[in-house]
Amino acid sequence: MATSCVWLISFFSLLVGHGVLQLEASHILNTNLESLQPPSPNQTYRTSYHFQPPKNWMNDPNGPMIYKGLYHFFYQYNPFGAAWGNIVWAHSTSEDLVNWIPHDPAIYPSHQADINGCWSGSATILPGEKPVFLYTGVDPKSQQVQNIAVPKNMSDPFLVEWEKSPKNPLMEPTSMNKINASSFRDPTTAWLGPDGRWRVIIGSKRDRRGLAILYRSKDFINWVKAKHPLHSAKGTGMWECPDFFPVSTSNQSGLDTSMVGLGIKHVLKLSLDDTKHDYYTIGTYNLAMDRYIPDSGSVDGDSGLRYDYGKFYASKTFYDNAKNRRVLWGWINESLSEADYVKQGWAGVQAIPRSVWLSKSGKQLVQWPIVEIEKLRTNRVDSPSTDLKGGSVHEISGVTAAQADVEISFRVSEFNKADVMDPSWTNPQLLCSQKGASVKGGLGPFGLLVLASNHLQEYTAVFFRIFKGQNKYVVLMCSDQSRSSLNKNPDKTTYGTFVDVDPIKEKLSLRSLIDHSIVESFGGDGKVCISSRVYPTLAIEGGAHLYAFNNGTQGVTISKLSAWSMKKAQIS
Ligand code: DQQ
Repeated sequence: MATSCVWLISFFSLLVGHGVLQLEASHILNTNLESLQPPSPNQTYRTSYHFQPPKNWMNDPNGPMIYKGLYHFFYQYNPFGAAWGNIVWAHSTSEDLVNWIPHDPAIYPSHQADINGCWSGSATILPGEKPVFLYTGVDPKSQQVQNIAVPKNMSDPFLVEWEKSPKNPLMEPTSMNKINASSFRDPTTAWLGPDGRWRVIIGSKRDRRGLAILYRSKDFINWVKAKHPLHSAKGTGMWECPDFFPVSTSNQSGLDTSMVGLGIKHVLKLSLDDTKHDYYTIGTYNLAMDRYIPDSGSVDGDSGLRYDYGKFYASKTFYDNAKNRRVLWGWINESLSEADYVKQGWAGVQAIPRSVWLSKSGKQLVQWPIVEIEKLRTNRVDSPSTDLKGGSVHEISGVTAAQADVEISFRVSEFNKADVMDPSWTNPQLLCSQKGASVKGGLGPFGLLVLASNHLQEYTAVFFRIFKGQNKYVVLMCSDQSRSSLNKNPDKTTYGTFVDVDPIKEKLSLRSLIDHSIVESFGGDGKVCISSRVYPTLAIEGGAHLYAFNNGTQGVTISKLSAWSMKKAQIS
């Protein structure tokens, strides 16, 4: 047995060596941990209104959709432990995207074409209200292939059971198509072209070039690979979980994924395996060439626009035809070591679903938490317009600070103390880590201290700084986790980004959704988002406080401040 194994391995390497099949490690599996259950899961950092299963590991959102008025959410899940492995598509449904009913896993390894894993994929609603999934299966040779599954019983409103086609796999790497067999995954929602053919893209790479491989089909079963990808970009590495969708240039309404034409731009989002960042470009979908062309100035790669400048990955949108909006889901991982989250007994949360649309400038997207989340708001606290002097801290009391939603706006009327922007400061995250909340500036840092302990031994600071640039003021937004916990172990990387607002003409707004171990912040009315995971030891439950602060020398005005305690959502 041992000898035949060795023989198989060498035979396999031979194939790889000759370029017949290309396989390489793509997901790190820790076989000791993937099925390890802790004696009793640690509940301290569990969230109250973010989506998460009762225990175990969760990663990417899969196949979100609305079907007959009910929202369906599927996700990558390990039923046996809190580390990545044994992956199935877990399933929950909801009437409001806030409260959820769990169901049995919809798809799990059961056939040759997915025996080693049911990885990410998307839902498409075919004409006649027929939902289907395209998803990545890992086959007995550890090759990534694309499969289809359909509901077993269309009259079940919960669509609990799904069946796989005997024709699976529908798309696979071969020696002819030269697809990299370990970098071929995560089919998008398909879109229908005017020629009556469906299109789908699948994430891949050739050497260091990221690829969105395009396939076409007339019947959704027989798929033909197009000669060229929909898009590709050198030096970006593996593209995971692509998402491709239209946006309106005239209003905030969402559009069905197959819409093309006047008044429509397209968005291509990619998840960079190398950096674990989701970036997007805005551009034009050229139907005649079946190619996507990013607008000039819309940059491919890690320095491009991101949905979220903190932790947020493998995201996916769907068109919600009940509310005529496009809704974005994204996975927010732990900032703990694998050993620590295995001990905790669970890992991963989903960001609050966000509505997403094109900004008025047409140059970026805007995101805002779905309006339904506001029904969890209770005990509203408002503050009249207040001056926040340089060097001051102002407690926002009356809300449960560990489980809250807070909206604050700042008005700046005096700019002459703003520090001068050095043109070499092109990396906002680095700038935020060099100029954290404790570094005094001219105009800023000012913002919120969330999940803060009574004597500020612990806090997460979400704030703005304003610099005097060459011909305009530059606004920086940061989320500084360096003091978020007395525990040394969690990753406390500081995050940051520039915000495209003119502080002379506009207020600076900040909204933070605070939920025990997650802080999701929206700056500039949703022009930028930063999500972070934090693990306070003192600022937990009743020990958590919320403050507005200004550590600059120049005073600013709080023009609006409303905060709410958040009720618990029914999730698991
Ligand atoms: N997670 C899935 C893959 C995908 C990756 C496996 C992204 O399909 O590429 O769990 O997080």
